[in-house]
Amino acid sequence: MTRNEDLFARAQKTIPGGVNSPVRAFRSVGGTPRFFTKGEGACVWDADGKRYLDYVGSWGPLILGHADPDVVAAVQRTAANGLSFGAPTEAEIELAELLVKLVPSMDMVRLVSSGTEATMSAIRLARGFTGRDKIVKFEGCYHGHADSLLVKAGSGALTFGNPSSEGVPANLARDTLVLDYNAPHELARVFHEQGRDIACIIVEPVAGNMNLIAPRRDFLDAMRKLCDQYGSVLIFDEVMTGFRVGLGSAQGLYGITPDLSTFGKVVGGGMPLGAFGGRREIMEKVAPLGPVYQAGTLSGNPLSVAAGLATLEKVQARGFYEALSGRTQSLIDGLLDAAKRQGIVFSAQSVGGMFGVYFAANPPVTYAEVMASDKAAFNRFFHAMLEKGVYLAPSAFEAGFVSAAHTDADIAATVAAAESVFAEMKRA
Ligand code: KE4
Repeated sequence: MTRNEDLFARAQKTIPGGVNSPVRAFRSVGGTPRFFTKGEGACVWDADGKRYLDYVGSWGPLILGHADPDVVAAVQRTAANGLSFGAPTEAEIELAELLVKLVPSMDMVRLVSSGTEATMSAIRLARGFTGRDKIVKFEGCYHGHADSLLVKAGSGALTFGNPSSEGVPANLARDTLVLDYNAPHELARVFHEQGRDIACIIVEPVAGNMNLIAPRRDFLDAMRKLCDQYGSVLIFDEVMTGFRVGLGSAQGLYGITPDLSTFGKVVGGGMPLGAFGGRREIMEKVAPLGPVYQAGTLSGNPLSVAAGLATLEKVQARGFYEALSGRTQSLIDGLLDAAKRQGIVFSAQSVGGMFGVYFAANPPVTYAEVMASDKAAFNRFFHAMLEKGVYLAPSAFEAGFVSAAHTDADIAATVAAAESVFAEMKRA
């Protein structure tokens, strides 16, 4: 019994599935999840002392890599002065001012403790602002585990094939319209039929929870146009894409101005922090200013804010995203060349510092195409790469992430490992 297996057996006695978030349990890929003991730069070490090149990065937050010295120092310095006050601090103003500066579509922002809290609050705010109940989301997109959003969700919910969760009241699910991603005509038809009842669209501007799907230009344009036409709120869920695909996030990359945006992951630098924000006339509806209630004991927590400020300080360095995007693309190019040399049906793509790999001839453009990709092949690839010391997301329905700590040598080693795995798969 390895130490990982021992810990997993023990964990399952007191924690449902042995994990505190379902996708960590390896149920989609099989086998034993790795219990990590240490992370440094691009690497993590598991309980058996094995080192991995990490392409999950805590599911996106660790854009600087593990235990970035500046981020850790900021947290340590802050902790020495107290962990939490439940009262305002100056650092929260600094982070709010920085977010508003870096995200021009936001006049105001509220800090929370997770991406789920950010999207849950944004939905409630859109409903309060419009006085409408219906919301539009897209199949395979995941926006956290708030009731209204766990309807045909992605990520863990998709990974286990139960996209709609038990426990969500039918009358609530009824107000969630689930449409196809990258299907502008269907979106237009639904708005023409029900637009006056629709409070908002919430969308991952680059989908990352059904593996990576890049948005069609006409899909994003249709959303903006229809929300303007019918008075609905356009919410860009940038929890994953925020400061991941570029300094301007996805809204900057594609030049679309949403009415509300949600953030998480990178903005907390690995500590619990999320945010939602947008146009002043909408944000002024938020308590205590307005009638839409939203609150949190640890909202704007000093340690999370310190980690977020230290992280966002470093990503503004000249050339940061050019280097990150370039390194991520070189990973993709290397994997594509290796699969071609070994004759494996494989495709891949990247957007900024996030990427998708698919055992399919071409990158999927729709949820149906994702579901048609060879999941069994991915699972074989996942475990073979794990054996070779490369830690990919333990699901065919997740995106991967490169950090600023990944070097060209790390990318080359990853490609070499993949090529030997492709060769093994060819022989099998
Ligand atoms: P959290 O509540 O997990 O901080 O954020 C929810 C969320 C909201 N929106 C998007 C676009 C997201 O990707 C997420 C969370 N992503 C998943 C993985 N793709 C988190 C990993 C997990 O659930 O353990």
